[in-house]
Amino acid sequence: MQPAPNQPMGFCLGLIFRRTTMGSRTGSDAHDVIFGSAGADLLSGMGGNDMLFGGAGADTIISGTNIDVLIGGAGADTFIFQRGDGADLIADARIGIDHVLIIGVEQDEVSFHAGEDGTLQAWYGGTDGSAADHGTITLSGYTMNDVGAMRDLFIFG
Ligand SMILES: [Ca+2]
Ligand SMILES: [Ca+2]
Repeated sequence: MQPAPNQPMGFCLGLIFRRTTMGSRTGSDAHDVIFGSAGADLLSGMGGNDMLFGGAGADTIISGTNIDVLIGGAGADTFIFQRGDGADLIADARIGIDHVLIIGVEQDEVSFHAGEDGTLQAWYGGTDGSAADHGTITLSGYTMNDVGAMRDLFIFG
């Protein structure tokens, strides 16, 4: 499978990643398990069902397509998604510390729903039915009672 063209995304991300990044680890379109260092890392899962561990440090973790599990670890982490990223899970998103950025998605394109077992899910993107247009993020440790606080976790660009 050919990787999707990512010129616009690369441009956007360049602005974000100007801050100090110690390690950069990029997965493949297969299933990857990627561990960051104790410092600030840039981790990118690409395609496949990935597990991405930031470890300590202020990490930037890019989900990519398919079903990914993102674990930021200590430090102020940024979790990045875009349309078509599939059904992903953030294990440890902390309000007031970490941030979730959904590139190319406006705030009014995000809605919150109760997932299985009462977990909180953010649904983003359009509703035209195409998988490339939307995605979902399950937020472990939160419920529908926490929807109001999500404005401090999500950023848009
Ligand atoms: Ca991958
Ligand atoms: Ca790290």
